[in-house]
Amino acid sequence: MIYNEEFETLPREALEAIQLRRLKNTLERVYHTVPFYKKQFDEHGIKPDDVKSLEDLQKLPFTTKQDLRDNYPFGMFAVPMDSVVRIHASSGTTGKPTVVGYTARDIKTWSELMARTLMAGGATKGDIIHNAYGYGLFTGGLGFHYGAETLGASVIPISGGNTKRQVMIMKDFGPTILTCTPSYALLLAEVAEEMGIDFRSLKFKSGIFGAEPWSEQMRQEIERKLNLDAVDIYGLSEVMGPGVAVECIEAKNGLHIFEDHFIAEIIDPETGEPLPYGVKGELVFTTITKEAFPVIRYRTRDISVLYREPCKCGRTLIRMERVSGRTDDMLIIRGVNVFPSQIESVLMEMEEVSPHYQLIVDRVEHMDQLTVMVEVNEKIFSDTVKNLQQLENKIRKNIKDMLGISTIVKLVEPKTIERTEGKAKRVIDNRKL
Ligand code: DLL
Repeated sequence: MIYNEEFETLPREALEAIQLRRLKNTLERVYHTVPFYKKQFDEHGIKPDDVKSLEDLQKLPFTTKQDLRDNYPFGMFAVPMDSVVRIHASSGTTGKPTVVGYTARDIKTWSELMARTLMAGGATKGDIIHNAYGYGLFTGGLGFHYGAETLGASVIPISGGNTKRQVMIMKDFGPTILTCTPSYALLLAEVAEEMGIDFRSLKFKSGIFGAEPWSEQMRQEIERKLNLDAVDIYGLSEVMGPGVAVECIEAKNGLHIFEDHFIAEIIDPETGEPLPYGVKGELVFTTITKEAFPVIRYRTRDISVLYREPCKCGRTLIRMERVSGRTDDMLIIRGVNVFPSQIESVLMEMEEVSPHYQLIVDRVEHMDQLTVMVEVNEKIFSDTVKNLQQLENKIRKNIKDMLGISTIVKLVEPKTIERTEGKAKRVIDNRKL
């Protein structure tokens, strides 16, 4: 089902006309209100007026995370502070967070995009939404919350944590839609099992999972363990939060980007050159309706591919492939580029192991060493040492065959790898320390 039939199914030409008009307005506005953009455009000898077509967007310079940091906390806001009604921030692993602001109209836009997102993921007015994304500076909790209310559904603002209590509430309140990170979904399944509660006895129809990378195999695992349809949602604080793109439950094949609000590009992360549809590269977004915190050609560092083949759900919006990693998450192990998601795919193919894993990178005598810690399932764990060793060898071989790198594989007891309520920490890179 489609929440905003008109805007989600626009013919290409009409959509592009809207995009161009909105883009021009945004450029005009940021040039006059954000000193950073004025300086950037002037340095590149470009005036907002020079952008006469969507292709002309490519003439504009990129905005990076560093630029946002340099203008910490409110230097990139395009409206006076008294028009800002909400502030969020992205956690980030190092240093200061990235701070973003919203006007009342931005919140309205975001809420609508989240209502669209929820409906794309199978929710309607009659649903009860168990929202276990974190509430707070993180955009996940409140983003979904406002979307659910806009849709008219009932929202349980449970936030993350206190997992046993969450399971009790799921059993008692009968929510029909689950929203949380994919890793937390698996933890919920695990804790429910410990409590003797079968997800098949719960009422969930679907779940909208995102905020961290996950593989197709992980989707299948979640669908099986939680007995629901799982769709992927993508977003980032700098662009809005959740609600930038979402998979439709009909196809579950790539995420529709809400192009009437965001223009997406794929670039070569090395050269910055735009890449055509179908080619993998770094996602870049320009917001065209945001008031408080517009971004122009923001480099996300997320790796994806854009497709414009029509989708069976009827939306005409282009799709992005699930994010396969980040340019800055890419591990270079003895010269070979490795994404955690590739290792995840190898592991998920094997039924003996659980979906919980961690990658540890060390430098031993000037050589990179990748250790893959992976939990085995209960059944395998009680196996003989010989069988466990055979399994380690099998995993090592599968990784070598797929990625061409040698690793150390360590099987660990079920439930020993740290569980999180939010984004899972998959990589520990000791080389940087
Ligand atoms: O994670 C917003 C969000 C909340 C998205 C809830 C979906 C659901 P940030 O904390 O700013 O915002 O982190 C953004 O998370 O650049 C990606 O690297 C990663 N990410 C988000 N969604 C996905 C996804 C929120 N579906 C960063 N697949 C982004 C892979 C994702 N990575």
